[in-house]
Formats: sequence, structure tokens, C-alpha cells
Amino acid sequence: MRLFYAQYSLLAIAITSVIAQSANIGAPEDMSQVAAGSNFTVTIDRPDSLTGSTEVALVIALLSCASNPCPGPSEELGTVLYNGPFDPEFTTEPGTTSLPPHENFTLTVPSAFSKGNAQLGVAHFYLLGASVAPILETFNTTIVIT
Ligand SMILES: *[C@@H]1O[C@H](CO)[C@@H](O)[C@H](O)[C@H]1NC(C)=O
Ligand SMILES: *[C@@H]1O[C@H](CO)[C@@H](O)[C@H](O)[C@H]1NC(C)=O
Ligand SMILES: CC(=O)N[C@H]1CO[C@H](CO)[C@@H](O)[C@@H]1O
Repeated sequence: MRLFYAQYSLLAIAITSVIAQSANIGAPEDMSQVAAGSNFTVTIDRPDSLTGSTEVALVIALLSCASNPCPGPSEELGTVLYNGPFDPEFTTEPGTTSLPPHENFTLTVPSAFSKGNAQLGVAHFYLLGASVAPILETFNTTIVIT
């Protein structure tokens, strides 16, 4: 019985850390306004976790959903603004050291990009734990192009 509980709690820890592994968009906030043709900063947070993981790649893309509902980033990413490595780090900037490991990307909205709501979609590929499980996750926020 003891063994059972021990295994059960190990499993619970494993599940919790898988959830905690998920990256997310720290900025911009949902419904932030960004002018077409301008630069904006996207912060991708990568909360620290128990299970070791190895970063592989990150894609950040923008898709207009001014005239159609946003399909979700796992269906369609749209215009790729960034495609490359992901290197989340703790910041050393005073006053912000409680932030989770993250990376800031300065990206440019194409000047001809349609105005209105746009899906800021992220695809994140990494290798999880000692078993080196390949994980592809997608997540998104909505920004308003002005
Ligand atoms: C926008 O970013 C690009 C590339 O990082 C840079 O060359 C350009 O000067 C920036 N523009 C503004 C207005 O900050
Ligand atoms: C990312 O940007 C935030 C907000 O400007 C800043 O506080 C933080 O130090 C930056 N992080 C890194 C790693 O440069
Ligand atoms: C289309 C799509 O996947 N939208 C999702 C964007 O992210 C929010 C949560 O931040 C979801 O609620 C939406 O479903």
C-alpha cells in the first residue's frame, strides 16, 4: 500500500511539473493595441520546474482575425515574426527579479498588416525530462492592430 501511495504521489508530482512546464505569453496583455509597422515586445515566460527540459525552438506569429474568427495557433499561425531558438533566463534588472525565466523578443508588425483583432500565436517545441519526450505546445493571445 505504501508503495502504491509513493507511486501515486510521484505521478502527481510528474503531472504537476508537466503543467508547470508550459510556457506562456507574459506580454503583451490580451487586447493590447499595436500599430501596424511598429515594433513591440513579446515576453515568453517559461516557469521553472522540477523536471529538466531542453529547449528546441520557438515560433511567434501573427494572424489577422478581423474578418474571420481566430482559428487557434494549432490550426494556423499566419505571418511568422520569429522562428528560432528560445533561451529563457531570469532577469537581473532590479525590481523584476521575481519574474519567471523568460525571453523578450522585439518584433515588427508588417506595415500592411490588416487592422483589427489579430491572433498572436506561439508554437513551442521542447524535450521533456529524462525520457526526452518531444513536446509541442501552442498558445496565443489577441492583440489589436491599429
Ligand atoms: C524596430 O526593430 C528593428 C529590428 O530590431 C530595428 O532595426 C528598428 O530600428 C526598430 N524600429 C523602431 C522604430 O524602434
Ligand atoms: C524583459 O522585459 C522586461 C520588461 O521590460 C524586463 O523587466 C526584463 O528585465 C526583461 N528581461 C530580460 C531577460 O532582459
Ligand atoms: C483561437 C484560440 O485558440 N484562442 C485561444 C487564445 O488563448 C485563450 C487563452 O489565453 C483561449 O481562451 C482562446 O481559446
